[in-house]
Amino acid sequence: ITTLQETLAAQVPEKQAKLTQLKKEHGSHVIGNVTIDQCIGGARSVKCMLWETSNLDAEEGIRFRGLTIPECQAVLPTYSGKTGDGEPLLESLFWLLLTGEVPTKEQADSLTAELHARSTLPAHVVPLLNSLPKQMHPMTQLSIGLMAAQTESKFSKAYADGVPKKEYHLHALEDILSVVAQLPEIAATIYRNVYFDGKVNKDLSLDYSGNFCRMLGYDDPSFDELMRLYLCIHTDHEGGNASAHATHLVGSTLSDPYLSYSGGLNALAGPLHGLANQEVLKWIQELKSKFDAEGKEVNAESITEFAWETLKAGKVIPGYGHAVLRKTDPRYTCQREFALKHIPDDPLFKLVDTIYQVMPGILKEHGKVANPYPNVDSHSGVLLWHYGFTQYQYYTVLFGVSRAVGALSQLYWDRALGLPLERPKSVTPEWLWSQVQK
Ligand code: FAM
Repeated sequence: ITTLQETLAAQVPEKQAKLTQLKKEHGSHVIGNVTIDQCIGGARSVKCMLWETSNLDAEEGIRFRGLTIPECQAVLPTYSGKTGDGEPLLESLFWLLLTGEVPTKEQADSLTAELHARSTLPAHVVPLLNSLPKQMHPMTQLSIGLMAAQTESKFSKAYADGVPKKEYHLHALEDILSVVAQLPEIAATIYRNVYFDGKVNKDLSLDYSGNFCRMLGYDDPSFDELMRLYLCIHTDHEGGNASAHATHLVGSTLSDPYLSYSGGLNALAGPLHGLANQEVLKWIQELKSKFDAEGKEVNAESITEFAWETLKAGKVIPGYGHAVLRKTDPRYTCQREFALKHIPDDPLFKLVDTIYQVMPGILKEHGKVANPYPNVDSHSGVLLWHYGFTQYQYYTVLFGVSRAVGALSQLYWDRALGLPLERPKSVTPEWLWSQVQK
């Protein structure tokens, strides 16, 4: 079979040439302008970054190398080997994001083997994780664990050895594959330390997701399937989301993939970004305990009451809204389909469904939210909860394992295409006023 490295090596020269041609022939072509609103409002929709692994359409949602989530589910190799029979392997999507090509089952399996072969942690990492205070947030521990593994970076060693710029991507790929390979055991060690006995049991006879579930302490093929879906849909959401953007920016200084993705994880730990999946469960638990205490049934009207209380307190409804999307997130829809297929009678699934019935109307009435529909986070926790994974302070760590695949796939191409240091121009308030007081 054609290996991942061979597939990528065959693509790099032509893609480098195409980008050089675009720059040479059309570099000065204007593709947009920037308003004061965008300059002081978080650069919403300012086109100023190249990202090829995925693209996000406000109405349609995410496309991974041009494929929607249902299209990925129809063509990407699954654990059973029969496409369309169950959820795609994370390895299948990783291959697609890196190469733009749908892998064969053999190619996906070769990536499983490659990642397993790279999964051993440097000896000092687990002792360091074991020394961390249990009440330290799991996302903080994850970032520390990844940074600790940076001692093995091939990219930073190659740079120090003075390798030529045209080889950077070869060494970046080494680190990218090792970071993706090692995150599950770092993540599982944190989970087992904080909530159980600290023991982590690998099972390298399984795929990436199955092994990750065993290390977390779960041994249920249905949960393995959920983990495949979960890890796939959280990988990439084009380049502007904070975790992908941070990884891209830090990497542009030629910090290695370990340091770059630690930056991405620290962005993901924010409540407006990846931490929202934890906040959704917290919100639901607060809602349930309030109405249980009042002897009130949890239904459309009590959910509506609690939502208005949240809004009136000036807090956000976690799991709703999005900076780009203006429709229900297809990453919500595919989770809903998983629930309908595997856990249709789950009480929390029914509750999330009731929230979905009332929340868009409430947010439209509230009047200031650009997107009143659910995002990926409003569904992910209830699926995990069903399988006994109730430690919702940990949920963003799972998101963090997944997002590495998307952000680092693009980081490979950043280096292969020789993208330069990222350095947008900041302006002072005085300058802005000078522009409008003509
Ligand atoms: N509940 C209440 N208010 C909300 C809201 C929500 N779910 N979403 C947006 N708003 C507010 C927002 O705070 C802003 O109010 P102020 O002008 O008072 O600051 C106003 O509506 C306009 O904001 P927007 O343009 O609609 O959204 P932004 O593009 O500024 O922000 C989000 C996008 C995702 C940060 C925002 O929708 C939010 O805070 N959602 C709740 C947290 C969440 O679910 N985040 C996870 C997003 C997910 F995609 C991910 O990254 N994992």
